[in-house]
Amino acid sequence: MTRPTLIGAPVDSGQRTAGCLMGPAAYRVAGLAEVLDVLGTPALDRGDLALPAALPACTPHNPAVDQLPATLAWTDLIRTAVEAELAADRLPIVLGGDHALALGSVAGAAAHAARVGRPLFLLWLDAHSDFHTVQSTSSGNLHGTPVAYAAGRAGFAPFPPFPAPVPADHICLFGIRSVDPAEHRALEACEIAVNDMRVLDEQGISAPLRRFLDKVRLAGGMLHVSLDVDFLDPGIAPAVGTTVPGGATFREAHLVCEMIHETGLMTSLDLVELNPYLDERGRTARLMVDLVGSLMGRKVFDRPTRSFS
Ligand code: EXY
Ligand code: MN
Ligand code: MN
Ligand code: MN
Repeated sequence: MTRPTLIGAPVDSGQRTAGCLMGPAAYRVAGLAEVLDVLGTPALDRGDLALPAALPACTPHNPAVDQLPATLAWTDLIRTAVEAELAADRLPIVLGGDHALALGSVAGAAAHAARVGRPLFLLWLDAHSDFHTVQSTSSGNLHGTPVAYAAGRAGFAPFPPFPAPVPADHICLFGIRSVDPAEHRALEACEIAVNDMRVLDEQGISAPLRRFLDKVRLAGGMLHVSLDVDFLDPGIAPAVGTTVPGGATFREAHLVCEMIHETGLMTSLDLVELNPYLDERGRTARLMVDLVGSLMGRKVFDRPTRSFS
């Protein structure tokens, strides 16, 4: 089993709800390293990345701050960190921070995949398609753009061109239930698989996920998994600034993680959008840590007797 490496990325420049910068600490307090130890996959913890000059983040206190300077700096830092872990044949787990961190983490995975000559696939577990560009976003929140950047869409200046755009048929959106009109138009014009909640309601979790995972396996691909807290139903995961009703249940989320583990295909992982400031006694952080346990091999019957209430 490839050794996991924890990379703290306290990014909160991609949205305007204060609190995501506390995410990496919350995962550590919730016992992420211990869960990985017990599974026989002890993690290296790289600590938290830090911006060279403390650039102002966007919060309700300073909403007019331009998100680009800080997010550009984070993107470069995170891309380099993820590439280094993959080059050392380790499994980077990026602890967010908001989803703008994936502008860097997916770029790092794509650059490495291109270097080793393997195709990269992207599994996006999220209520949102995150398919805006810097030009198209109406909110200006860059956490709503990483899939578009990874797909190589134009309209991302001043970001550098994405190193090796992920082909549309290598991208699977899963759990979708909030898409802006501009994103919808752009998605309709490409082959990205949009498994929205209606698809999951009708077909269940396993059929659409199995189709995608089989495609990755047959291509000998690398799999980057980006898990947004808002993929989960807000009733079990309230600690996120962009809750959308009707998300994945506890078991649906664990089934996704168990199925991914069984393929052995996951080569990099993002845990994003946790806002501990909105949590209830750490229950969302503990649930996310529990899901990482399933991603890393804990069996359904091997349930610790702690509650998630
Ligand atoms: N589509 C909306 C926007 O662009 O502002 C909401 C984006 C939420 C993105 C979160 C990370 O998933
Ligand atoms: Mn997202
Ligand atoms: Mn989301
Ligand atoms: Mn292909």
